[in-house]
Amino acid sequence: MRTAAIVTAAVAAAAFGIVAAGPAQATCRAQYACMYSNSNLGGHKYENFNSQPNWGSLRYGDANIPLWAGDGTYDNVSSMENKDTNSPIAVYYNSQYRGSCFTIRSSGTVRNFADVELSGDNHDGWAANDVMNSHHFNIACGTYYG
Ligand SMILES: [Ca+2]
Ligand SMILES: [Ca+2]
Repeated sequence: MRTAAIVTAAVAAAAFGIVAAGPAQATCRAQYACMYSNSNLGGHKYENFNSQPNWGSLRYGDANIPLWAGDGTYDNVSSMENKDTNSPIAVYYNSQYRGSCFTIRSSGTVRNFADVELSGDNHDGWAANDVMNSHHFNIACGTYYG
């Protein structure tokens, strides 16, 4: 459950606070979702614990660039990690968890959204690269990846 995971993450952060204060993190934190502007977990990075209904309103942690700035924009999300050990993440073509979708397995990594084929609704069969708009923990939608 996400609630239990919050407590676990908080305790872990407190216990390892000194270690976490080192150089900028290269990896995605436990129980988090991480999105990257390039394939292979490259480019700009966004890291967050919660479901997000509108990637267009989010900015990467290292740049004032949105995760979505119109379908097909180069800096939109191209790869993603799900570090939650007991929850899949559904990723949607539209904001508000709508439109064609795919699912990242718990503890799964999708290194190139260009290799992901969306299922259902308005963009069935499209590739997911640079066109996705929202994600939700604990939901499965379309084909599993990662
Ligand atoms: Ca991209
Ligand atoms: Ca879209």
